[in-house]
Amino acid sequence: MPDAEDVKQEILQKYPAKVAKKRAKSMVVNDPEAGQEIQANVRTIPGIITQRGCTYAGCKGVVLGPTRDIINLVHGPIGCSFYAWLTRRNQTKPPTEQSENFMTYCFSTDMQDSNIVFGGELKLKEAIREAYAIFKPKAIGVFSTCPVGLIGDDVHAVSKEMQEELGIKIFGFSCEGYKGVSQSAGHHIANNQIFKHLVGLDDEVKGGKFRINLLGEYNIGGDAFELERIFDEVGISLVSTFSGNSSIDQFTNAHTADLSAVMCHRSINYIAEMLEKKYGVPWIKVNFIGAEATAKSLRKIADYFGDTELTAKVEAVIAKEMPEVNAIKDVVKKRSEGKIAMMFVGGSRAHHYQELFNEIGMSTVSAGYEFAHRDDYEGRHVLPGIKVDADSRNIEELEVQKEDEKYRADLVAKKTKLSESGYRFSDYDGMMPEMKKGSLVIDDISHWETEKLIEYYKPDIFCAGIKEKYVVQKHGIPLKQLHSYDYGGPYAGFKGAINFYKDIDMQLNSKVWKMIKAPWENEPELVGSVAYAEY
Ligand code: CFM
Repeated sequence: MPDAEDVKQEILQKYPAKVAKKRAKSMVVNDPEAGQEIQANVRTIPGIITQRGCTYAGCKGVVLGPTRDIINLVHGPIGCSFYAWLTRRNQTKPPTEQSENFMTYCFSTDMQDSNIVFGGELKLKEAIREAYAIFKPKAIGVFSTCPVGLIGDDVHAVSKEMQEELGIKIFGFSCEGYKGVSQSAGHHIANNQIFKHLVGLDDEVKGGKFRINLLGEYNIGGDAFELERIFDEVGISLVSTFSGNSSIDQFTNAHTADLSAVMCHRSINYIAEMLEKKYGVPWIKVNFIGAEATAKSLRKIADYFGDTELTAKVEAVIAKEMPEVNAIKDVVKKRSEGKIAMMFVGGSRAHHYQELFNEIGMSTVSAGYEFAHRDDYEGRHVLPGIKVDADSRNIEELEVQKEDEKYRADLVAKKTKLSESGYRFSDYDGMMPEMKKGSLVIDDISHWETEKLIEYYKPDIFCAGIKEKYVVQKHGIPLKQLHSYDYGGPYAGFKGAINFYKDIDMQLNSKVWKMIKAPWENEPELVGSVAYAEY
């Protein structure tokens, strides 16, 4: 294994001095004991070939995308919609065939040059009226794209006016692509607007005895279906999911849950915090990626409720699921043990998926997020020390007050009691404390850095997205997409772990990687003969 410090220096050497100085702060040779700092959530250096997305992507695609019964209307040129149309593999299952499901549609105002010059608000109003006339939805979200922000169309005023005219929920998102340094800003904007316009509207307490919100689970490749199956079996009711396989009615009701369980901390911690501040609903960090992690998270939820029947059910389900998991794991492990992985993805999976690789005896020698913040790397304890720069100040910070009538004093008391006995609330340790000493952590990795890592480490598998996939595979190294799952999945929960072991086994051990060199690369001299006849 190469020395990570050497690799880092080699990578930096090629950069101009100013760039090298900046990139050096985003590349850390990990020491889990040392409490190191990493630079994250800052602007990408122009020209560096980042894998990040835009603020609009984080808002419209990531957080609102998986909700089936809201019309997500994009105010902007058609390209923004075309790119976002079904490119994220979040699935949904409407309760009946008649139930609303707008997810397969693509709604856009299709702005033209004249709308940019003379303003697009009229066109937006027409589009809202048209969408309403055709679909009669109960809610419409309006998403701003870059040109809308540049010309100053007021999507909020238009939404308000249209809400009055049509009598349904209509609200806007100032999620212009350039608004933040990455899609992360879009998560925050989406969280704010959902919280402002939907959460807390429906006070009816529904479901069974153990009622939770699952936050930061987006049903990629059917992950939510597997988790719903497990929760069903153990007898936990999902009041809401933000936002895999969700409906907006769930959001309006989320404040009635007894606990929020947070999967993807990066994209949804704002709602977790606001739910607690306004309504007293505590939150815990969970992870359902990996069979062991799933068992651990289920036990943590059961411990919160402290009910012997629930605990027994959780244990029974774990005992029922694990033999099959272990059987497949043992077979795969024989072929995967000791191999090395790298993962550069998003804002939570580069951490969570290390669990799954550990389970089959593989280790992650280098990893990083595209757009996470320091707390996702170093743990939430660094939050008070994070400098708020101009780019972050650009995003509204909602002022949330305690709502006395709906505030759950019982849950607050429960939290205090459990905390005293060592139960951890409102916390996330981040990726770095869980990675090995000497591993290389890189934020917002560039193309050049990716190629260098491959050259030095020659990993057995590289995990990233479609933008990297074929470049990496041309090096003869399999790439597993952790955004779309390469059209496989689910990978969450117990059944998901089995799917993942099998898919990784197939990729690692495919013979195709040995055939990647063309014959003339092995034997550069071509020998042939020519027949020649003279007439
Ligand atoms: Fe959270 Fe996500 Fe992710 Fe994310 Fe994403 Fe995604 Fe992701 Mo792609 S919300 S941070 S913005 S877990 S779309 S479902 S896979 S980059 S690691």
